[in-house]
Amino acid sequence: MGQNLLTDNQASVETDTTGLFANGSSTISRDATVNKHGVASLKTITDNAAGGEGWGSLSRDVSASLAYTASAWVTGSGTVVIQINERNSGDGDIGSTSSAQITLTGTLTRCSVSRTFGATGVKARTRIITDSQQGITFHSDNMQLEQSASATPWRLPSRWSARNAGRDLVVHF
Ligand SMILES: [Ca+2]
Repeated sequence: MGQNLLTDNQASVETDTTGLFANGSSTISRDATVNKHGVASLKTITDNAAGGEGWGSLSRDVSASLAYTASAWVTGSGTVVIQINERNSGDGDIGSTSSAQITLTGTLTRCSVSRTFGATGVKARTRIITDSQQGITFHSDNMQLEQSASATPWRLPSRWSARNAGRDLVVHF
């Protein structure tokens, strides 16, 4: 099971929108009307100015030449794609892989996308964006970025760290 490489706030949006950004002409906020984990999720409103509107998560460090999967649970209306963005050590864009078109429903549903990074791919971003010009509202929660060729069950990043720190403690005892 892969470690969730996001921050806790990027993964569950319980505090604010730190670590997340509006992609294109959209508005993002922490919103407590929808949740999958905790009490809140990320609300995104796209303003119908162009395609490619939605949210992104700021870069997280990864190791080169491995497969990574980005996933999230999403509910709303309209059509979007989830993207994983491979970046170099200077946080420059190398390339992205997008999922097939996702038709949002009023029920939280998991989506994911995977990409095998190259020798200079040492940072990763995740995005969920409209695949055409639309004015839509959607909520995202339980985001995960993991070193895996497919999505494994979601886990809060600090919970994974605490569990493994506990293992480490057992070794030392
Ligand atoms: Ca949450």
